[in-house]
Amino acid sequence: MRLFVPRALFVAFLVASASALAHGVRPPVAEACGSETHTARGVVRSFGPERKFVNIAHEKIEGYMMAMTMSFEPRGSGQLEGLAVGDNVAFTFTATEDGRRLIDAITKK
Ligand SMILES: [Cu+2]
Repeated sequence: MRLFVPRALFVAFLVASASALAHGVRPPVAEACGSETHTARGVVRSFGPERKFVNIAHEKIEGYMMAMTMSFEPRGSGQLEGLAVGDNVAFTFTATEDGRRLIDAITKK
């Protein structure tokens, strides 16, 4: 019985994460041709002024790039709230034709 609650919470967390990731991966219908959406994992390294961007040391992103540290832009204000330097995160982002990397969804792991 002692393990029931944490395990249930963990399962709920996995389901929520999977659904968030699946949502982010769905090709955005209204998006211009040429943009690509990717999923990634990494560690928050720093934030830009007013959290206009976040530098993340990301793992290898299949079909996109090797592991490295780079910046990502939140789509909306408040999207990076609750995150701190050192947090492990899973996120989806859209790489636009003009070279921006917009975060669609980001969750702490
Ligand atoms: Cu990179």
